[in-house]
Amino acid sequence: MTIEKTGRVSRRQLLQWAGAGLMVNVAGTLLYDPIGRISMPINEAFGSLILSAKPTPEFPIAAIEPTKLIINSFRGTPKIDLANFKLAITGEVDRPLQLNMTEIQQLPLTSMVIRQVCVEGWAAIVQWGGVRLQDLLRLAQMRSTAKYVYFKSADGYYESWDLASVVHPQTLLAYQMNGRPLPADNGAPLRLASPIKLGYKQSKWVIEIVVTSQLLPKRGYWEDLGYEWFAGL
Ligand SMILES: Nc1nc2c(c(=O)[nH]1)N[C@H]1C(S)=C(S)[C@@H](COP(=O)(O)O)O[C@H]1N2
Ligand SMILES: [Mo]
Repeated sequence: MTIEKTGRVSRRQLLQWAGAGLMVNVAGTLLYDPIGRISMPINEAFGSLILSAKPTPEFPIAAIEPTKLIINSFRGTPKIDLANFKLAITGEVDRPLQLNMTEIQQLPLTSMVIRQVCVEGWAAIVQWGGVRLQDLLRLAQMRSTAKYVYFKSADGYYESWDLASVVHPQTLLAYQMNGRPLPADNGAPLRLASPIKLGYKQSKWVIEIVVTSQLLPKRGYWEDLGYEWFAGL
């Protein structure tokens, strides 16, 4: 069963969602604002970061370059048990979450066509579809102490991002690529996709999102080998 943007949900669904920590009101309606965003109370720091975000221009569908995207994985493609997969959201949040793919796919879907740029000298225009990090952090009720977000991947890769870039409206956890389910080699079931960061910031096979108030000594797989941390485009 899918949930309409303003639709009623069954009691069973409601209990499942409540168990997952997702926010529904007493009538069993998901809390969306009139333009389809999740309307959860957010703190002032979070709100002003979202307001200050500048959108990056996107490309038309016809500009997608499927053959230019090169698979770049430092340690190959990890085996992930999709039936039992859960994304964890932990750290500086009031409602830590464990979400399965069904729950994630019930959140608003954003699609964008952007350029992915790898420091190794290639770029490709790709379409990504997925959920906004901003929405996931709303659901998890991110605290005002939050400053950085760590992304842990199933292959041992790790990344940290500044919070403003994470809550940017075009920063997604994608589960679709070029109009199809995301392939395993490109990070299924969930990978980061954003037009404002270099390729190595875009973690594939994300299994945990950790919100922190401090940058830890380990900042990212490539960063710890000397690459730039902010890595903005
Ligand atoms: N977990 C994980 N994420 C990763 C990598 C990796 O090795 N492991 N490589 C990064 C690099 S350097 C790039 S350019 C992009 C490549 O994404 P693609 O393989 O889908 O083209 O993934 C990034 N995300
Ligand atoms: Mo890369």
